[in-house]
Amino acid sequence: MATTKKPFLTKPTQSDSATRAAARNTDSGPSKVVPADDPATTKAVQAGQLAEGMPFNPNKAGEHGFDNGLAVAAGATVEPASRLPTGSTLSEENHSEKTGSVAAEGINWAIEPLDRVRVDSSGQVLTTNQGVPIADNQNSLKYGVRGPALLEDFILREKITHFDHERIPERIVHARGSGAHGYFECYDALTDITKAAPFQEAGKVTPVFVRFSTVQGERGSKDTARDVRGFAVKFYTDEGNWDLVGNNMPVFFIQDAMKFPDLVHAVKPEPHHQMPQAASAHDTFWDFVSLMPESTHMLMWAMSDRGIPRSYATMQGFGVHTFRMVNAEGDSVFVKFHWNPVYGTHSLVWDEAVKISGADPDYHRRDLWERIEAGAFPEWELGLQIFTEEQAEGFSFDVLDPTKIVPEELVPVRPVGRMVLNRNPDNFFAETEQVAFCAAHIVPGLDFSNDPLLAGRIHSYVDTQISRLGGPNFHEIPINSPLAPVHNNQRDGMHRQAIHRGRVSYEPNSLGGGCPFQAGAAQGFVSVPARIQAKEEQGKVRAKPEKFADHYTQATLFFESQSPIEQAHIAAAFRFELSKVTVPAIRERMVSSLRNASEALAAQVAEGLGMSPLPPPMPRALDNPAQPEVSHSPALSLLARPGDGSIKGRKVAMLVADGVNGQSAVDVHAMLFAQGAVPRFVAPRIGPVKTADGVAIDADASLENEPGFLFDALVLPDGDEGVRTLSLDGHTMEFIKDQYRHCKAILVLPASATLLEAAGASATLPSGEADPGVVQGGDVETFIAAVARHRHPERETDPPRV
Ligand code: HDE
Repeated sequence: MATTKKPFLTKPTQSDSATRAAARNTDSGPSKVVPADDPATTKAVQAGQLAEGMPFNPNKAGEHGFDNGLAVAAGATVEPASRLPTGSTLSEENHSEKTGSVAAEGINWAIEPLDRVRVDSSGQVLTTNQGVPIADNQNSLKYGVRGPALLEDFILREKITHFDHERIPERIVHARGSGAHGYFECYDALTDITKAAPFQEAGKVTPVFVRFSTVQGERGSKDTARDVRGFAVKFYTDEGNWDLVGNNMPVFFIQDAMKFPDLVHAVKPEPHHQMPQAASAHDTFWDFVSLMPESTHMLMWAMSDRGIPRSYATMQGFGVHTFRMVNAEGDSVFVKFHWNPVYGTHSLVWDEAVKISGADPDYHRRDLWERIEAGAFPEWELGLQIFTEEQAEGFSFDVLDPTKIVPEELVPVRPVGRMVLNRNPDNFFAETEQVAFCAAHIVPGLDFSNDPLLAGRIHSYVDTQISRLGGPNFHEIPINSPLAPVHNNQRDGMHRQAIHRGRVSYEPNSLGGGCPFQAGAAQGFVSVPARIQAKEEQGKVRAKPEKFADHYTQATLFFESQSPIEQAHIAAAFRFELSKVTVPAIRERMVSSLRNASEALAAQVAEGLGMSPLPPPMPRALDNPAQPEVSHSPALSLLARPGDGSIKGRKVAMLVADGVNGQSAVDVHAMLFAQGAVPRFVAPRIGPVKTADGVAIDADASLENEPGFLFDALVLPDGDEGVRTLSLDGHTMEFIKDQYRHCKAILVLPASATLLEAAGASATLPSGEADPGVVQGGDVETFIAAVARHRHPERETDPPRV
C-alpha cells in the first residue's frame, strides 16, 4: 500500500473548545481543525490528513490509451494515522454480546466458512424467529376452547407467514437438480499456461460445490428424462469464485444467445396445455430444431445414450465453449474443459429410463446421495485441450462455434487434476437450491473467447439470480460467498448481510485512505486484449462467420464414431421422439435434415415412422464444407471410457424367498459388499426370510417396492423350495425380464436355472454364442467382472426378444 504521511498540525489557530465542538458536529466544519486531546477532534484531524495526502487523483492519467489499459496501476492509497478516521463511529469501542468488537482490520466476516451459519438444535427449546421461547406449538390462541382464534397470536402468524413464503421461483432452465460438496486437486503446476489459482502448484486443493441438473423439467420432475444434464462446478479459489457451468455434452443446440429464449420456449411444455413435462418428444421442440439445422450435431448427442445417464457419477462434463487461459506474462491460449468420470461413462437404456421415472423419479439424486454417504465418492479427472489462436485459425471448423467440438484426435486432452465429491449438503434448500452459478464468474488466469453464445450467458446468469434469489445480494448467501476476501463499494439492496465500517462507499476516495483500492494489472483481473486481426471483421454487424454454416460435418462424425449398438439406440431415440410428434410435416422435415448427416440413420428413422419414400435432403446452408481433419473419433463413443473396472456404488438385487439356501445368498452378498457394491435382499415381502438352512436373512426390499429395473445386476438364489415360491409371484418374472431386456449381468445359482427359463431369458446370445452376462453355477468372480462391464448389449434385439 503506497503511503503518504503528513505531519500533524502543530500551531493552534483557534481555541481548543471551538475545535472540539466543531468536531462533534456533522453538518459543517471550521476553516482549520486544531488538534486536541479527544477522539472526535483526533478523528477530524486525521480525516483531514487523509484528504491532504491525496491532493489529486494520481491514477487519472493512466486511465487513457490502449497500453495503459493493459498495464493498469494499483489504486492510490494513503495510510491513516490510526483506525479512527476510516471508522463509521466513535462508539464502535462499546462492545456488547450482539455487536461484538470493532470490525477487524481488512476482514469481511460475512464470507467466512459455512460453520458461521450452521444450526444444530439438539437440546434447545423451540423459539420464534425473534428468539422468544414458544410454550405451546400445538394450539392457536383462542377466546375460549371453542371460541374464535385471535389476531394477536403473533406466534401463529409468524409461523404461517413464513410458511406462506417458503418457495422461491425455480430456475427457468435446469430447475431439477442435485448437488454436493467436494474438492479439486491439481496434478502439476500449470503456471506456464495460467495464473489461475487452482493450478498454481502440484497437489493444490480447492473446495468445490457441484450441481447436476436436467434442463427441461420443472423442479419436481423425474431425473431420468431424455435430456441434456447440467454439470456446474463452483470453485472457491484463493482469488474468488470460478464457476465452470457446463453440460454432459460438449456442444449446444444453437450458435447465438439471441436464439436461447426461442429454444427454451420450444422445448419446455407447450404453453397451451403445459404438456409434456420433462420431455423433448413433442411438436414444438422438433418444429424448432428442424428449422435450425445447426442443432443437428447436438441432437445426435441428445438422442444418444448420453441423454439418459446411469448416474451423475458416470457421465462426462464439458465446458462447451472455447475459453482462454492466461499466464503471468499475459500470454494466452485457448482451452476446452473436459471432466472424465473415474467410474466410466455408463447410461441407461430407454425402456429402463421410462420405467425408472415411474418407480423412482429421484433416481439420480438418490444415487448421488447414496454414493457419497457410502464413501464411494464420485470422482472425475479434469482434462484440458490446449491450442493456440494460430492453430485454431487453421481448423476446418470455427472454435467460437458452440455446435462444434475440437476432436480429441486433433488436440489431445491433457489431464490436469481430479475432482472428488465427498460431502452431501446439510440442507437442500440452503445449499443446492440457493447456489447461484454464473458463466461470468471467472478468476485471474482465465478469460472468455468470442463465442457469441457465451457472451449471452455472461449476461444472463447474474440477471436471473436477481429475480430468483430476490435481489442483488445473492452473493452473500452462504453457499455463494467466496472464500477470497470481498471488499468493494457496492452497498444496500434487499437482504444485505455485510455491515460496512466507515463512511466511504466510492472510489477514488481519500477519506477511506483510498481503500479498497483497485488491484492493478499485477494482481487484479485483466481481460486478454484479443485483437481482431482482419479489417473486414471490424464494424458492427449481425451475422455469423462462414464456418458456422457447416451444420452437418460433425453430426456425421459423431454418428459414425459410435459403436453399432450406440447407433441403433440413436436411431431408436429419433424414432421414438418423432413418433410423438403429431404433425407429419415436422417429422418429414427432421428426416430430410438427418439425410445430410447420415443416409443410413435417416433411412432407419424413416422406416420406423412408416415414412416412405424418404423426403428429399434439406438444402444445406453451405454446399462445400471444408474437409474435416478427423473423420472417425473413437473418443466419442461411451465405450471409450469403461471406467476403473470397479463395481463401487452398483446396486445388485438378490432375490430371496422362504426356502432359499441362506448360506450361499449371504456369501454372495458379502463378496459383493466387499467390492463396494450395494447388494440388497429382495423378497416377496420385506422382513425375515425362512431359509432352508436356517441362516438369517432379513429382506430390506420387496418385489413390489423395488422393481428389477432399479438394479444394475441380479442374483437368482439357490434352494428349490425358495425358487418355487418366487416362481409363484408374478413380479419375479417381470423382475428377471427387465434385468435381461436391459442387458444386465445375472448370476444364476444352481436351482434358479428354471426361473431364468420360465422368464424366457436365454443364456445364449442371438449370435449363438454364450451370453457373458448370464453367469451360471455360482462363479461370483466372473459375475463381478460381468457387473463391472455394466451392461451386455450383445444380447439386445430391436424389438426385444423378452
Ligand atoms: Fe444456461 N442458464 N444458458 N447453459 N445453464 C441457466 O441460470 C443461459 C447454456 C447451464 O445448476 C440459468 O441460474 C443462456 C449452455 C447449467 O444452477 C440461466 C444460454 C450451457 C445451468 C441460463 C445458456 C448451459 C444453467 C437458469 C445461451 C452449457 C444450471 C438458472 C446464451 C455450457 C446451473 C440459472 C445450476 C442455468 C441462461 C446456454 C449450462 C437462465 C442465456 C451452452 C449447467 O441464466
